[in-house]
Amino acid sequence: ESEALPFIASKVSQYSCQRKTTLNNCNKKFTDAFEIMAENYEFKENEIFSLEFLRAASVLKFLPFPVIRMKDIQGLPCMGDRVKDVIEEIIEEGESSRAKEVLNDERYKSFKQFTSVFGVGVKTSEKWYRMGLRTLEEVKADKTLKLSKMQKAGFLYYEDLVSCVSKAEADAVSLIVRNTVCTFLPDALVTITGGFRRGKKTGHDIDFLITNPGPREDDELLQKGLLLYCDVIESTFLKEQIPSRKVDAMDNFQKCFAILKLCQPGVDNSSYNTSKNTDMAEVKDWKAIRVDLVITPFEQYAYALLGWTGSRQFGRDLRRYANHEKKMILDNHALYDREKRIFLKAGSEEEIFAHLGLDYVEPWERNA
Ligand code: 8DG
Ligand code: MN
Ligand code: MN
Repeated sequence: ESEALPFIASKVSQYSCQRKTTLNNCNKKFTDAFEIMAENYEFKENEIFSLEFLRAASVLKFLPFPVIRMKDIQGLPCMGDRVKDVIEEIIEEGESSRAKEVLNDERYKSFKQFTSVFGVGVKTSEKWYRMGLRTLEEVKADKTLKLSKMQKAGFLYYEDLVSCVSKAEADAVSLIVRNTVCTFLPDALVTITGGFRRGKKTGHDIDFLITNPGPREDDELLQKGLLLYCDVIESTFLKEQIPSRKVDAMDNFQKCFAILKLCQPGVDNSSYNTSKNTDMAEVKDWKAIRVDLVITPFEQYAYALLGWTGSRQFGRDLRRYANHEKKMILDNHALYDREKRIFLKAGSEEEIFAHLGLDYVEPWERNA
């Protein structure tokens, strides 16, 4: 494909799974504002408005040119009035007053801080905000709060966890995970999924998918190893279970939202070196890293890989497309044809796209 095709706005699909979205975003100015708006609506549990901005952001990430006048977005899908207002203002003023208002909003600022802690979501933030708490310092000072095991770990390793995971760190952790898994399951397949599989250079965590061809012997894999924090969620998947139709449904794999201790000389830990006593100053030579470990039965591997590679928006649109355009239900375990009432087996992501009648989209083109 050396010849560039003429760009026809009205031919752009409303589904990101029918578009190829790389990390070259020419419209970051707009998409950053949309993502702030979307996050604020998410904090207000307004899923409809939040999705409206996320879909618009994903369309502009796909555009091969920067938007400079309103005419540039003519005919594009997902451009509702609320979205257009923000675009128009950014074109005229260089920034969005609405997004700016959000960034200065007390509730948004508090929720942003609270949800930056591992184990704290919108529900907990809501509770803390209603109690009158506004900052993480106030949360930490409040001794009446009952923190979960996950949240305690989140506070304990906060500085490390808010700093991004680099590709080099992901590679180092990948070696550790591979070696550890290998001692329990010599034939196991370990794959990095999530943002790193889509070609991102940094991430908030590292996502791994683990599968073992042959008989299932993976039961105690997750409890062993080098984890600083590990809350193992047992598999709840029932054989032949009809996929869930919810667009953001969680899956039922055995998984673990963990914190791994990456011991490596040279990791950036300047913020941690104790200063109480200069002579005794201990140099912290490790970094806490968020790792998601997901174990899948071999038959479901392709579906799990597709689901856990993301992006989140790409996954949402795949499910929505399957449901509305194909009368099929897709989740991280399976694809179910509602009309034929059968499960469609797949050994690779390519086969899943084929079942859905979609052109294959490479992982690095799924940055919707
Ligand atoms: P990042 O970590 O670099 O910030 O981005 P990411 O890798 O794209 O995001 P992620 O939050 O780590 O999630 C990776 C993909 O996994 C995402 O597309 C959604 C998908 N996913 C599931 N189930 C679950 C789940 O239970 N929790 C989370 N956080 N993600 C899930 O399929
Ligand atoms: Mn990730
Ligand atoms: Mn993750």
